[in-house]
Amino acid sequence: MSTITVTPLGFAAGAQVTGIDLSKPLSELQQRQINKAWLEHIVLVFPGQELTPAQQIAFTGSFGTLDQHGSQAPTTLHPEHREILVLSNKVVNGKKSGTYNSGRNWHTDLSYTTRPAKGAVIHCKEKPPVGGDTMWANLYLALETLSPTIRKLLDGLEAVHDVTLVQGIELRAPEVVAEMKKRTPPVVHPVVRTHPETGRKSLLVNQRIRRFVGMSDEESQSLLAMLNTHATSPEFVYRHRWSLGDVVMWDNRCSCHVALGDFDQTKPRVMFRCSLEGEVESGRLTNDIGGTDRQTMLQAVAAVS
Ligand SMILES: O=C(O)CCC(=O)C(=O)O
Ligand SMILES: [Fe+2]
Repeated sequence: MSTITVTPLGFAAGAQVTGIDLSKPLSELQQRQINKAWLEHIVLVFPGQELTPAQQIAFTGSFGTLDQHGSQAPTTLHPEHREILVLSNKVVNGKKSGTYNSGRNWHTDLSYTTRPAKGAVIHCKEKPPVGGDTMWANLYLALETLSPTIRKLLDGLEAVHDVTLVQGIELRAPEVVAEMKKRTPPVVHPVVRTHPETGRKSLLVNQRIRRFVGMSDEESQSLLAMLNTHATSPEFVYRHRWSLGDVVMWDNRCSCHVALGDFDQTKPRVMFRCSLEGEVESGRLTNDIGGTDRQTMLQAVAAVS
């Protein structure tokens, strides 16, 4: 039986996988080879594929439990397959799609829920002539390259993730936004997490974090800015230029990503995405999203002195 060929595309992440037709059921060997490459390279690119929704669902299902997209507005799902989220900037019946500007800041899918996604599989259906790239950052490397002093500070630290920090959420249809807020109140996750398969630790930070637990807002914002800048340094990033038919599969347990708006918005960009449910509930809901600002702390000091 022929084996797949894995060719690295970047130092921190990304590899191209050829020698396989994803429309056919995977053999056990192929499944194992792909999983091994996925764990090693975080982002796998399968060029020149042509998958029906059912075939994309079947391929994704070889790597875990398909997300039924309960945290997404129903209007953003494929009409016949709720396992497929349609990422589209097309205007239909005079209305912009609820996903027309999805993923525009650095994020880890569903970190604003208690169970962030395991991974996802995107199939490129339509693309603008230039731009509309997607970037992924390797969050193992991000953690491993921090100084021991900062790592000590991060051990045991938790962060509040908040769906309202999704970039451009206020520009989406009000009913879609209301639905997202209702479905996903803020949640707390540890800043350092352990990958369930590799056992390696990574840094769970991104631009959808409101604050760190137990810190003032000023402390949170400074630390967050430092960590986000560090985590998304070019050294840790793979940038993908889409071609029609690409299937890209990423490991969400050790990475964050951003979909760039660097393209002519009058040109269609359409991707079908299947997502894998996270293996574990790693977060907890919180009602406490307000931090303490410096002014309040000064007043508290003044009151006792
Ligand atoms: O459109 C893209 O390239 C990715 C959007 C995104 O963040 C996602 O599907 O999770
Ligand atoms: Fe995403």
